[in-house]
Amino acid sequence: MMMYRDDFKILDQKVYGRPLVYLDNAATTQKPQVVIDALRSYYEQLNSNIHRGVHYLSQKATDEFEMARETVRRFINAKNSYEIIFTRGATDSINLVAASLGRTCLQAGDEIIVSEMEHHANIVPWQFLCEERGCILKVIPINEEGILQIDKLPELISSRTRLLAITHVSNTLGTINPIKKIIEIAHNQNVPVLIDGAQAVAHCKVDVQDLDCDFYCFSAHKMYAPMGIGVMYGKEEWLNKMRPYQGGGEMIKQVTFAKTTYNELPFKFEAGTPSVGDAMGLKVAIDYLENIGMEKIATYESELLNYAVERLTTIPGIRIYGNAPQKSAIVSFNIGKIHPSDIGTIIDKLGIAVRTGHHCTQPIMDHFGIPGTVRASFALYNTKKEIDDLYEAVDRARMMLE
Ligand code: 7TS
Repeated sequence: MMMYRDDFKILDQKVYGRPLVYLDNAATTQKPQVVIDALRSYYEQLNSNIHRGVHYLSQKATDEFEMARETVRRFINAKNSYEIIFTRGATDSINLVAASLGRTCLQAGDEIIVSEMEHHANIVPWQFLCEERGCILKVIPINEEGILQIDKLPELISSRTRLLAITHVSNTLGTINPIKKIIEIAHNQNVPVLIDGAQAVAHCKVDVQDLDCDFYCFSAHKMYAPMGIGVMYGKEEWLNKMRPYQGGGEMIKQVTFAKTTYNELPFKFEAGTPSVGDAMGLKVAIDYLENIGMEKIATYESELLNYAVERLTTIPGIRIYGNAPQKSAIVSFNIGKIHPSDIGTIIDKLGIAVRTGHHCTQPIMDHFGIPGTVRASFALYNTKKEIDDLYEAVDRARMMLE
């Protein structure tokens, strides 16, 4: 994969006089030059508001925006491009579903199931509904290996369960959940399923029709595309049922002070001016990923993960959190009683960028009784040499802090 590394100029720099080793890819990935060029050429040649103008630029920008939607549809194999709703990101997508489904379908006493390994973005929007509407949140527990205890799922589902909202891949533990099986269990009880795909789409092939999920949410910036745009895929039947999330321009058919009617899909859920240039960037990022091949990326990242685990486990006192057999290239760890942020601060000075803290998954931290972890997360441009650098820096920090 070394040939792709040249596409990411940002990686070719020194921090504190040392080569940058960027291992915070679960937070955001870097952008290949083609994506940066796409943004630049959008603003240099095409910038215009879409769907409203009769003029050349507006029509061309509209065509390109809709082409980006079609590219996303193909990428996740949705049935129809109008089932792809552009949002600001995974957080926005989940909030959209919570607010909209909540207003349309949920009542006091209705239940929503999440898991213990969710990012706060897939917990708090549901808690809003619990507060506002008197809904009840239920939680699928994890075990000591950081694996979901899905045998507990059937007993959590009741006649009042209205939604199961669960992550595809844990941003802290790396666990890849068996979502196809989980969706099947939920659907057997007529429970729709929302998948938080923020950590999955850039690392494995996703096929929403094969999964049969009802909603699939993700951010572009974690898949080599610009910040500020994301996707909420929803099955047509749900999107038709749901009330719009935000009101404003574009999402209406007709407005009078007496009554407003809503636009058709997908525009019903896209009030206001969308992030048109970022959609161009997302399209190019998807082309870039597909050109390399999702399977090739998954295989390579899995090699990186195995190598990282092999090297890091030789450090005395290390504990890795999340040892699922199906795991994405994310390694969370602590060493003895050393505070994770102390390790992060020291290795930062050695050029290594990792994340420390609770990673917006405080329930996982509570489960393990820890304040946080050090998390290294890998992407297609990382190398084994960088893992060696990580190993050496972490071991040096350990010797300084022990
Ligand atoms: N869901 C998961 C599983 C995530 O990992 C994240 C972001 C989100 C939702 C929210 O995505 P956003 O783009 O809307 O912010 N995760 C992380 C992380 O692990 N470190 O920084 C952001």
